[in-house]
Amino acid sequence: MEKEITPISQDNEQIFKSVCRVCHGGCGAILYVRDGRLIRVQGNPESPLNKGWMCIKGLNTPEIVNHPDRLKRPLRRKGKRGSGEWESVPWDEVLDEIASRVDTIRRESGPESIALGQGTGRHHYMHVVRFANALGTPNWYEPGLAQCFIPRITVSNLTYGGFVVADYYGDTPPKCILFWGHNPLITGADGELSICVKRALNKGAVGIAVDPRRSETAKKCALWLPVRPGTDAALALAMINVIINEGIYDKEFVEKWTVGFEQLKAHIASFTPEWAETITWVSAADIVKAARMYASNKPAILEWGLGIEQNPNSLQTVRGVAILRGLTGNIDMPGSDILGMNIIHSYPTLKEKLPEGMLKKRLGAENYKLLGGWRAFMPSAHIPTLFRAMKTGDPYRVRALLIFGNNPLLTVANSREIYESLIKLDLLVVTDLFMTPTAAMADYVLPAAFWPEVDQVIGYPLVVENLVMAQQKVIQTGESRQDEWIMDELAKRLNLPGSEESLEDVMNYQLAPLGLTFQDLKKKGFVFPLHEYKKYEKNGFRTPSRKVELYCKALERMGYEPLPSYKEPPESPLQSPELAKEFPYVLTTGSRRLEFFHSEHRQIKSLRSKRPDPQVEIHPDTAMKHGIKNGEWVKVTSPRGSIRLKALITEDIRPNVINVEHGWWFPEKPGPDYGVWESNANVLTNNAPPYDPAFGSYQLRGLLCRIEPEKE
Ligand SMILES: Nc1nc2c(c(=O)[nH]1)N[C@H]1C(S)=C(S)[C@@H](COP(=O)(O)OP(=O)(O)OC[C@H]3O[C@@H](n4cnc5c(=O)[nH]c(N)nc54)[C@H](O)[C@@H]3O)O[C@H]1N2
Ligand SMILES: Nc1nc2c(c(=O)[nH]1)N[C@H]1C(S)=C(S)[C@@H](COP(=O)(O)OP(=O)(O)OC[C@H]3O[C@@H](n4cnc5c(=O)[nH]c(N)nc54)[C@H](O)[C@@H]3O)O[C@H]1N2
Ligand code: SF4
Ligand SMILES: [Mo]
Repeated sequence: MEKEITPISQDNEQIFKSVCRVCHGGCGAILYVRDGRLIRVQGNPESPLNKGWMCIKGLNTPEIVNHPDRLKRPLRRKGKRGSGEWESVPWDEVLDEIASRVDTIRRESGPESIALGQGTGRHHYMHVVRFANALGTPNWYEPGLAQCFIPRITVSNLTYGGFVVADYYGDTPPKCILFWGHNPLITGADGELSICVKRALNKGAVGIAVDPRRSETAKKCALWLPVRPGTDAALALAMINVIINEGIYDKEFVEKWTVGFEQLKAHIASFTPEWAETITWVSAADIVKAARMYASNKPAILEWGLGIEQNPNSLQTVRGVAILRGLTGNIDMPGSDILGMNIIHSYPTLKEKLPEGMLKKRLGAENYKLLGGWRAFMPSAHIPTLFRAMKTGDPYRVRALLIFGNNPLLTVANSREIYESLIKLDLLVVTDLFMTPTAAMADYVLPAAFWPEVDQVIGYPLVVENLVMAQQKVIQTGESRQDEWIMDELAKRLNLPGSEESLEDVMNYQLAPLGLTFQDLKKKGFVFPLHEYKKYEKNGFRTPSRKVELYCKALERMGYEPLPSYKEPPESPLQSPELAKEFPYVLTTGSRRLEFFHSEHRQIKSLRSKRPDPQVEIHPDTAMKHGIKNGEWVKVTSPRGSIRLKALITEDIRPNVINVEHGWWFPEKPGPDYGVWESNANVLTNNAPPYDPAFGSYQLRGLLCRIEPEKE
């Protein structure tokens, strides 16, 4: 699976180079096409990132592309919502009809009553934002955002003046990698590629993993800190305490390039490793060891992931972790975490076209200023507030939802409420590759193009754009269309601003700083300039103080704490001990599997056969207590509901933690539900307040649950 491959061409085949985007992408790929059909995909050895490697999902692209269940024609609902009766409609007709219904709702209830939804980091991500601005609605969402990446990006911007990514690409390898709530050996590409992490570990970088599970990545680490889910901020504060009190911070860097050190020092005095042990359940000795290892092995990378974001204290948790880089000077040094080069223009999102009054109407913006307010990195609506507005009409009714590649019944917290919200809509349009439980509720289902069917400029890693690559359309499946085309066709019919520009115009604008057009880039493949390290030595960091902000005045001005703090999760053994009597285990959800991307690929045989059933990981002590055998179906119940999964009994998890996969539905079961209520982790999760005060993040990790054998 991970061997590096040399491409072999055969007769009668056309060969193209492109970039895989089954996940967030980045792997250079070679595509073999015969008679207009994709027959094989291999890693491109010339790619500076994957150098020929690809994961099992990418290699199985032909099976996904050519799957008989791919949506091939636009569909219009015939029976009542969710009846599963459809008729095919020509593109022109379906686009006219949707545009006309959108126009009516826009005139009757204002553009804010039309919401746009999209999935994680797809090729058309910024185009949805552009379409929303052009349409004049402030209400678009993506299921990650407050739960994924926005806290890390925003905190990086506030603390170091730019997002940072791990430097696996230069000549200096890292000496230490601290994996914090992140399992990149499985989840890369998510900024980095698994293969790069693996190479760095093989070259001798010492690993530390902060994770309630001994994940695939944690297994390769010298030190594993099995943290209680949801308590990472306490661990970060204690590590800061050790690094400052033992004087093992980078004194020169702190002196010259940070602000607020003395305030931070006073602030963390009481956050000792012993204090953190009682909260995090990680031993004080291991906390000290981890702090010393990270601080004394330079250059060090801090690989942070979802474990620190999917809780209602996401701002302060991410800030606490971010400060570790500042104290040790591991920013923009060779082999550490590096600031972006951003070698292309940012996407023209037409944000100037959004009428000013609309900023106030963005659902959740007033409360969650760093998610939806004017200081937000990419202002969007707050998901629980938005879906509640669909259901209740409070503060106003959201009547239409146009989804481009998102499956909210599976990927947003509290699936029951999502269902109750979707059913209330006057218009639901879903663009997807396959019929899903969400699409089955729609009025129109439109067939999307998959990555070998798409033209796109890819800046990588996402957000920092140090490398720019061309993805190109090499085949056509049915009447599927690239999402951008669908949005542009609707925009033309609605006479929206920007609709005179083609996608190629937009891509040419993006590439202008490189002096290239999209056609040029297609020929070239990629542009990857040498990284310029320590850019701050020239002009300082791009923060108000020009330094790393250990103390953040911008946060203070917005009414948030300027120094990181710990807050116990609202649903936890310590915060809600009464509830914990009924639900004695700490539940975490969503740890990724190699074979699937979120709710996808359950219909892809080569992938599903490796992992046919949804699993719950439990410790042998828990299994013994409840008489659960390995491989047996069990019931996991939270205060919101119950689901069934197969028990995977393993020592590689904290004894009192239960880990549930997310994204499970069963394409092989009858629609319109496709078994969406059976094993869906988000039946268990909570979308109720309290939320993170800055981002509105809700809790997907660190909730309470109980487990029992399934009684037939
Ligand atoms: N409980 C729990 N829930 C979670 C998480 C968790 O850890 N725990 N993680 C959250 C996170 S971080 C994220 S990012 C979200 C992800 O949530 P989603 O983005 O909703 O996840 P996917 O299932 O990958 O994608 C949704 C749909 O997009 C379709 N699709 C794929 N490519 C394209 C395309 O190019 N165009 C179109 N139109 N459709 C396409 C797929 O077929 C799929 O049906 O899930 C979140 N939900
Ligand atoms: N194969 C595959 N790759 C993917 C995806 C996919 O669905 N499939 N999804 C993509 C997306 S959108 C994202 S956001 C990334 C996410 O990628 P990662 O950030 O790596 O996220 P996860 O694998 O969900 O979780 C990482 C680790 O966090 C641990 N964890 C759970 N709760 C906590 C906690 O409270 N604290 C700490 N410290 N750790 C905790 C889990 O045990 C897990 O090992 O992956 C991306 N890559
Ligand atoms: S890691 Fe992502 S981009 Fe690379 S081959 Fe796998 S799915 Fe494709
Ligand atoms: Mo995500």
